Amino acid sequence: MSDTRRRLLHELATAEGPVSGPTLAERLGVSRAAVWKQVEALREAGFDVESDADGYAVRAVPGYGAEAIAFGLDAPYAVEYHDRLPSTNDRARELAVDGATDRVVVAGEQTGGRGRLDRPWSSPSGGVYASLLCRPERPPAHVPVFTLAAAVAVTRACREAGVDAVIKWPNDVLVAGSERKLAGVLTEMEGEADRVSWLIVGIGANVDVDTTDLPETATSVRAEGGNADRRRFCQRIVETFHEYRTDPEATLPAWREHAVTLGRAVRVETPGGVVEGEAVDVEFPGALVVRTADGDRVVHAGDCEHLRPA
Ligand code: BT5
Repeated sequence: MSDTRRRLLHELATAEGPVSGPTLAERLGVSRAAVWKQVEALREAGFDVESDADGYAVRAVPGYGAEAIAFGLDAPYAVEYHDRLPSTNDRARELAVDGATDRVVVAGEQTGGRGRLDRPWSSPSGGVYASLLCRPERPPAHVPVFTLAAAVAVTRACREAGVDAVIKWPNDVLVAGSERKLAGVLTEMEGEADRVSWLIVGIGANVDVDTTDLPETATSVRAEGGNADRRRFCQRIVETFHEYRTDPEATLPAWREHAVTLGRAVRVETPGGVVEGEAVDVEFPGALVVRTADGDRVVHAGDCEHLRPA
């Protein structure tokens, strides 16, 4: 989407009433003809844009797509939308290699969605599949905090949609009181020793999805009785992620507040072996502190299992 289109959407979304063509032209620094052309393009994308003597006003927004997600999005990311992609993370990687930043790639469905360690991610139509591309000025060692930020963002979006969601360390979003998974996060990056070159945070959330299209251990916002508006859900993920991206140190307190792992007996399969004990805290940038019979162990990566019901 062009920058002019994005700024036009912002102007129309934040206006109190109709905005005149000349005002829009001036604010966007383009001709009135260019404004008209962009408005026509929005109509083609499914927007109901009314125009009368007072100017342009949006009366209805299409269901899902780049323009719909960009309309009213309160975070500076350009949206790229595809009805279907193998993987939004792979597409975001292409953009990263081309030098892009501050993008969000969204797909209506994925044919090759990936989880961690190359596990498959079921991605039927109706889910939210979004990869955020950014270039934080941070060392690669800090990257896990952005995964935690994404988990907070998606948990909050689920709660706003009316589903009581919680986070299982490090990145699983579950329905409270069950181990049924609503969403997951796959973070990928490239960097030098002291600085991240690009970071892609991929989020898969079962929003407007029937559980028969998902693995047995999964559930969806719709199945849990929540509001399955994908557009709003996607916008809220991007907005909350951005909030923590710009203030990573604020992530951990938010994560603790939403976490279900702390205080639980856990078994974590790490690349260096199994660690069992009580999860007592999370440390920057996202390590789990496990109290074991041999003292506290700090676990940086792994698959975590909650051993007993809460
Ligand atoms: C994750 O992996 O939870 C990260 C998932 C990230 C997916 C997003 S979608 C947008 C972006 N583009 C991609 O290609 N990926 C990202 P992990 O913790 O490894 O969990 C994977 C496991 O979750 C699988 O082995 C299944 O057991 C289960 N699973 C697969 N699909 C699921 C779904 N839709 N909902 C819930 N659980 C699922």
